[in-house]
Amino acid sequence: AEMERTFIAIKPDGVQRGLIAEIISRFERKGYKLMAIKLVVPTKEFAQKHYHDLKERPFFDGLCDFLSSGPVLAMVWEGEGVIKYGRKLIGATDPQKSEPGTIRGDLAVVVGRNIIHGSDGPETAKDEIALWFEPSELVSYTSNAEKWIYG
Ligand code: DAT
Ligand code: MG
Repeated sequence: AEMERTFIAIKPDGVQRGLIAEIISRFERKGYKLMAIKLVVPTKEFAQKHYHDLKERPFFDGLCDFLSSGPVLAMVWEGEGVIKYGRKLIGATDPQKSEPGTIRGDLAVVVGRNIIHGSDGPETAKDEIALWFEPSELVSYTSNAEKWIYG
């Protein structure tokens, strides 16, 4: 299998609303493997680094205030096609446009409180994993289920 890794974070609204287990279970049941996980309250400066691509957007300041407003559950998930399909599980950026069955479609209502982040491509996945985690925090292990998921 062509394994890839993506950075997934449950934002402060998802944590405060008690949606951690619900969200993790969707990635876990799909067949992806959890490589790293931690609960952190990012500083505003850290949030600005995470969202640096959006610094010219009018909502950038509010977005960074929001991300640094409480605990964020940061994770790395591994699997074949996990970057692109992880985004499908998450749904469109604006929950008003997310399909039912997606995380944002089922669990969020407005774009400013869309509960979850997922890397949008291989380069951002690599950069975001490196920003949020030390290499030693990534746990490599053999999953017993792997041969049943990939054949
Ligand atoms: P995504 O999180 O789906 O990758 P993005 O990278 O374009 O979306 O934007 C990052 C976050 O910024 C997004 O999850 C919510 C917020 N955001 C995006 N567009 C917005 C808008 N028009 N108004 C308010 N917040 C917005
Ligand atoms: Mg994005």
